[in-house]
Amino acid sequence: MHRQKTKFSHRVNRVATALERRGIRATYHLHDRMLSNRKSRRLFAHEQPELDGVQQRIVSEVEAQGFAVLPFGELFRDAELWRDLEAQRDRFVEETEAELAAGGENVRVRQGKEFVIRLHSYGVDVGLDDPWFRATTSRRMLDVANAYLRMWSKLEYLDVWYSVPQPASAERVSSQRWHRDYNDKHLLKAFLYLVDVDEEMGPFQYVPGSQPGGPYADAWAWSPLGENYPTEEELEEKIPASAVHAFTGPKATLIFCNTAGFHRGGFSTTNPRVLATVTYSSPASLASLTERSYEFKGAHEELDAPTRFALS
Ligand SMILES: O=C(O)CCC(=O)C(=O)O
Repeated sequence: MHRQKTKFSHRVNRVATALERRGIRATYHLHDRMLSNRKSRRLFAHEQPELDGVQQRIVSEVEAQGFAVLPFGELFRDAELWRDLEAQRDRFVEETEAELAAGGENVRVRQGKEFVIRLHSYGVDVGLDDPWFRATTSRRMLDVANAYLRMWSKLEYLDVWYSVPQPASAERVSSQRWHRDYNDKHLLKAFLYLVDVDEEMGPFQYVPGSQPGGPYADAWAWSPLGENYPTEEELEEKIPASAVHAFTGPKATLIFCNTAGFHRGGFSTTNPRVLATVTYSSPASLASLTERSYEFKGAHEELDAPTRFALS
């Protein structure tokens, strides 16, 4: 009897989960085609940003190959901002290493991804005193995101990560494995290296052309709640190793990437990799698949319209 009941409740749970997943997919498509993204596209079409040459190049490279890479100083001619970012990095690294030396109980990590220690994680208040928030909400970056996505985007997530070195014999887990991000297909992430990153430090890796619209888009194609983690062997069978791009580079390397394409990284076996990251997505993502990681604690009414939109 008990066994039957258990079987029955398992089946109910399975059906409920399947229905819930179907509802989430339907909500995403509805928001993408009809509701929030449509409005966002209209807002963008009404007030298109004027991009300079550097911004235009980023947008056209991400469109063509799924990524663009450049020194931070090419996009931001602002030495003070870079100094503030380095000071933020130094404080974070010092606090993290002190915590780790004390046993590591109080570091901010997410379950299943304990190798990434986060400055913020979720549910934090951030303001313009945070230099990475300042950079990511500036029109230098936001206009790139909006022009690539061809709509007013949402700034969904930002953080600074400290990737803890792993034994070389460890298995790759979570985002160390090839995957497409679940967040959205209208997606632009940026990664800013805050230390030099070589081959052993878990550089970000990407399959150019695997972004929606690219030549590898159909390999485990992106779909809301889709199959986005093939095994490493399966992926390597379909996509030759020579097609993979590994982003080694000095500190201040800035990578823009549509991570609805295949990517992985953070498997350092030597020194900690420290980077800042941000995610811009479409409103449909926040309506169905994701949640914003932070709350803007400043005055919304003092922001211009696209920035207010991105933060709310
Ligand atoms: O840490 C990395 O290089 C990969 C990050 C990643 O997979 C992601 O942000 O989706």
